[in-house]
Amino acid sequence: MTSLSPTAETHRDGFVPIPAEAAAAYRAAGYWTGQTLGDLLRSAARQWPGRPALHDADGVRDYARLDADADAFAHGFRAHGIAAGDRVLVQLPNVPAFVPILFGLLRAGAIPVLALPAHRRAEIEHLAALSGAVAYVIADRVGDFDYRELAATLVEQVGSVRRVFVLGDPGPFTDLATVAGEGDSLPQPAPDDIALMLVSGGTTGLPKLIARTHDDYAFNARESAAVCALGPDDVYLATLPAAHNFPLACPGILGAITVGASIALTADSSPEAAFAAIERYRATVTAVVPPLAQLWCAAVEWEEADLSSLRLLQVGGARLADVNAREVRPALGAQLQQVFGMAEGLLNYTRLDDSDDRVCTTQGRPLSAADELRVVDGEGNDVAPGEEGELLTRGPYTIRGYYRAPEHNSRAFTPDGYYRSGDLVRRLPSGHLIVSGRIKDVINRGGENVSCDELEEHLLAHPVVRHAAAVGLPDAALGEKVCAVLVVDGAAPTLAEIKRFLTDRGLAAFKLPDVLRTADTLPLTAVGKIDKKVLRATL
Ligand code: OOB
Repeated sequence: MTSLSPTAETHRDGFVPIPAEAAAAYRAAGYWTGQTLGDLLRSAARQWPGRPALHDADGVRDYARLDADADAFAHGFRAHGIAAGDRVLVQLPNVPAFVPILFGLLRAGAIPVLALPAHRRAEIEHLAALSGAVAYVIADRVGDFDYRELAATLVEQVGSVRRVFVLGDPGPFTDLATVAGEGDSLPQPAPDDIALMLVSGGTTGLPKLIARTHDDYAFNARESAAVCALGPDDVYLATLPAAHNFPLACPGILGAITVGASIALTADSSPEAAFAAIERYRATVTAVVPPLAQLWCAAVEWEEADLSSLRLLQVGGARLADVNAREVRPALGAQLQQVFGMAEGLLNYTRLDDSDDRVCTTQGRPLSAADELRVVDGEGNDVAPGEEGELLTRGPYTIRGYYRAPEHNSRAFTPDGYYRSGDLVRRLPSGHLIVSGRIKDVINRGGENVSCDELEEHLLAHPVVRHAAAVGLPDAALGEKVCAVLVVDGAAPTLAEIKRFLTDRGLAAFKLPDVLRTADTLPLTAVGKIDKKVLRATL
């Protein structure tokens, strides 16, 4: 069949590669090995053909079988017109087929653009148009949402999208079950070329595309597996949406493959379903966001499942309050690892041999010795050691620019290639970072800056507070006033009680909430972080 993308447009238009000199240094130092992501699975299958690779409801397929399934998809996608360099928008729930489909696309030389299951029309149309996607891979439906209807509008609205592949009942589209083929040759992408695209977790505007190369992303996965001491006997459970960097490659699914560990997925992260998955697959490692970690810790009170296999719970994506960090081991019996990462690249991990204090009070230290970090003030000057400032970073797996976003890139990156994370951190002498907030997540209360993260951390220390979010509300006199939104267990405290509690903890008077609201739940982003944008809008 002919290619779906007859235009001359190339996938590298709008890609910002790491400059040649730095790239050469990363190769020379052995960070970039020249292995493509497709080869990562190939080499696992050669070394450990009979080892369990992927669990599903019917049992487990070994590495040889997973490898063959990925090849079948690769040839099948090619037969359906997917060519090397084509962007393919993928939006799948956490089902086992995610893994062979992802590798099938990679081996076809296509560039998967990984949308989250919770994305809807606005994000999907934007991501498809921006990437110039030629195809869209979905499941038929999840819960009461029918992705085929979204696909129908997408095909109408975004001209580049010519084909839709469906897992399950395909409706008018192509059934993924029929996309299996044979052949003897597959394209061999250059290792420094784009392997896949992640979606930015940005808190403002529409998501941006983050193009990660084979070289950088393989390093990301390999090195992360090493930091977690992931080995062949581990079972990695993908609990967060597999399209997110954290469960995909930190070390996640890809990291598991680099060491011959096995992979399981759960589409439902509720304690009931996730605990059942841990018990059933004897999962040893999984990753969650803080609200989920808190829920899991509480749920051991009423869930009966056997969690004894779990050795490591990774928590990241947003600040985990120290009080909640200390609950993890007693509640779940697993070691805690804090992970402060970003789809743009840089990852910080607490290490397995860090003291409990360090693990509970810091967000880890950089993955690689080659990660370059600066902590700067508002003028871009380095702050004194231990002082708070914005984190800037560059390194062997951090992008130098978003895909097709030159205007935004001129602000989000320094002229010498550092990514401006927007995160406020303090760096300890050990190199560990404490994340103290976001540059923009501050409330300007009559000229005084109130850090939302700081206030939330204090609120969470209150015994009845389960979740807390601080947001600014417009105020005629102050500009902004401080609103605390709480999810509580039991009787809600009054504003006066909360103020007294915070004052007793030593908080300055200008940081105390002016308004207190309680809610049954807080709105969450596609990956499960508290969604301040939506919260602010609803207030
Ligand atoms: C992860 O990636 P993204 O791209 O969804 O979000 C990145 C942003 C960071 O810039 C930071 O603002 C926040 O999320 N963040 C944290 C954090 N981990 C991420 N803030 C405080 N403490 C943490 N531990 O969220 C992500 C990617 C890979 C691994 C883990 C998380």
